[in-house]
Amino acid sequence: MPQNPTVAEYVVARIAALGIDKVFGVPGDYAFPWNDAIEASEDVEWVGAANELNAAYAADGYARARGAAMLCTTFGPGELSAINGVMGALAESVPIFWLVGLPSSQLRREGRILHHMLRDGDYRLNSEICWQATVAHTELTPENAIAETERMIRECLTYRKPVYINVPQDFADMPIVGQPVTGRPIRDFVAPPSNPDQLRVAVDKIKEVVSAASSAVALPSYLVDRHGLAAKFTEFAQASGIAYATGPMDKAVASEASDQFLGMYVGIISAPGVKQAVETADLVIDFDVCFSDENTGAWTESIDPAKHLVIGENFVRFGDFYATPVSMADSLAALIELAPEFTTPRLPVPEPQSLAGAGDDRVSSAAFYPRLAAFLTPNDIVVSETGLSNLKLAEIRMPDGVTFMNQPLWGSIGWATPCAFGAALADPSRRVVLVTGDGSHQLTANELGAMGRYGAKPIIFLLNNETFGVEELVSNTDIYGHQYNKLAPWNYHEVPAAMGCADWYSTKVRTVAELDAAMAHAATSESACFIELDLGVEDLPPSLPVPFLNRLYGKTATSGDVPTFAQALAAFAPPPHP
Ligand SMILES: Cc1ncc(C[n+]2csc(CCOP(=O)(O)OP(=O)(O)O)c2C)c(N)n1
Repeated sequence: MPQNPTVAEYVVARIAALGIDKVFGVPGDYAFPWNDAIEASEDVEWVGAANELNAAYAADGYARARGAAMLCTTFGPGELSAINGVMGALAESVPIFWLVGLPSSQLRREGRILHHMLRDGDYRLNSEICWQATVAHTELTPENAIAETERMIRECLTYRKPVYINVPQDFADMPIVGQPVTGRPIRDFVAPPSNPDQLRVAVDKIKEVVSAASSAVALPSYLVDRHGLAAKFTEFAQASGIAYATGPMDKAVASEASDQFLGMYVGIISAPGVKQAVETADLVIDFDVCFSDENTGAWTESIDPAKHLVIGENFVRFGDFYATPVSMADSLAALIELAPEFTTPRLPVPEPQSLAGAGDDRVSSAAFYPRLAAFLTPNDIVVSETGLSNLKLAEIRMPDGVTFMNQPLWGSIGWATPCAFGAALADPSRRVVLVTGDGSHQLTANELGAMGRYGAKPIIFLLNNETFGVEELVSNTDIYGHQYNKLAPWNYHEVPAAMGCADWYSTKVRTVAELDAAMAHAATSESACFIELDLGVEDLPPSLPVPFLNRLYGKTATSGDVPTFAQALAAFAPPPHP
C-alpha cells in the first residue's frame, strides 16, 4: 500500500491484498486514475483485453479459478460493453470487483454534457444500468472510500457475486481520509454468521431428517465450490459414504473418479440409472442445486418434497420448514459432526468409451470425445463452451482435481475463450483445456491476441462444424441448413499467428490420424496449442433427445410442427416444484 494513497490507489491495493494479482480491462479517459493506480501498483498487473465484454469473461474465468477477480472499464461505452459478461457472473455466482471511472464531480456540478453520456447530461444513467448486473454498488469519495471498500468486499465475498465500484475522476486522485484497512486473503474471509437461533433449529431439523433416513443421495451444487466448501463436502461424503450426483452446472464439484459418484443427474437425460437412484433414495440432500432447464433436463427431475432436504447457500429447507440465515458452511459442519452412515446406492462405473475411428477416417465428434476423455489429466482446468460440446463434455467423467468451467445458466456464447484466458492467468501452474464450437469462438476469438501477449498457454480444441450446431438442432428439426445458422468460413487455425501468438502450435486436423498426432503433441507441448477439428456439417447429431426438446420448446422435435399458443402454454406449464 503506498504512503498516503489516493482513492484509486487505496482501493486497488486493498482488493489486491485479497490475493488478486490481475486486473482485466480496457482503458479510457474517465478510468485513467484506476489505470494509473494499477500500472503503478506492485501487487497487480494490468491485463488489456480485446474489448470489455472479453475482459468481463476473462475476469469470470480468473475468479472461478482464484476466488475473485478485478475488472476495470471506463464510463458509458466501456461499462455497457462489459455488462453481459458481468451479468453472467451475477447469474452464476462469480465474484468480480468491477472498477469504473466517472466524469469529475466538478464537471457534473457544472451540468456539462460530456462524451459517453446522452445529450440530456444524465451522468447516472450508465451506472444505473450497470447496477442491475451486480449485488451491490457504490460511488466513492475520499471520505467514504475506506468504509465503502470494506462494504463492497463483504458483499462480493458473502454472496460470491459482482460488485460495482464507481469513482468520479477528480475524487479518484485525492488522498483517502482515514486509516487504511489491511486485509486478509479471500480464503480467510469469514461470511456473516448464521443467526444462532435459526442455526439451532436448522441443525435439529437436519438431525431429525437424517436419522429417519436409511438411504440417501447428495446433490452437491456449484455453490459448494463457490463458497470454498468442496473439501468439506468431500469430508462429509467420505465419512458418511453417501452417493452423489451432479447436474451440468455442478459438474466435477466433487470427485467423479470416486465410486460414490453416480453420474450426471439431469432429469430424463441423466446417465443410466442415476435418475432412479436419486429419486428412490429415502433422502435427497440437495446443496442448493439450480433447477433450471439445462440443469434438470427441462424440469424432468422429480424429487419427492417429503424426502428433499435443501442445504441452501444461506438457508435450510425441508417441506414447510425453512430457517435463514443459516450458512451452507454451518449446515455442512453440522452434517459432518452428525456423522451419519447411510446405505446408499452405487452404480457401476461406466467403461471408458472405445476410441472410434482410426487412420484416414474423417475426424468426428465420435472420434474426438473418447480421445479427449483419455487426454485429460488430474488438476486440469476444463473450459466448456455453450453448444454441443457442453452436452458431450457433461458425459465425460473428469479425473480427480479437475475444475470444470461452463456457463449453463447464463449461456452466453463466446464466454469460454476469454474465460479460459482468465483461468490460465489465475493459476499458470494448471493446464487449461478449452473446448469450443466455431460459432461461439467467432464472437470472442480476438482474445487469442491477449493470450499470446500475456503468455497464456491453453490447449484449445476448436470444433468446426460450419454452423451454430446446437441451434441447428433446436431451431427447426426437420430442416438442416438454415441460412441464419451458417457461419463465415474462417481459417481458424491461422488466427493465432495473425494475432501475434508467434510460438503457438496451431494445426487443422481432417483425419483421425492427424487428430491423434496433434493430441500427442499437445500432451507434452511447452507452448499453447490450437487444434481445429474439421468436422464438417455432417458431424451434427440427428437430434437432441426428443422428449427434452418437446418439454423445452413445446413442439414436436421430429415434425417441426409449430404448436398453437394454447398447446405451447400447456407444454410449458411446469410441474409444481417445492
Ligand atoms: C451471446 C449469445 N448469442 C446467441 C446465443 C444463442 N446460441 C446458443 S448456442 C448457439 C450456437 C453455438 O454454436 P457453436 O459454438 O458453433 O457450437 P456447436 O453447437 O456447433 O457445437 C447460439 C447461437 C447465445 N446463447 N449467446
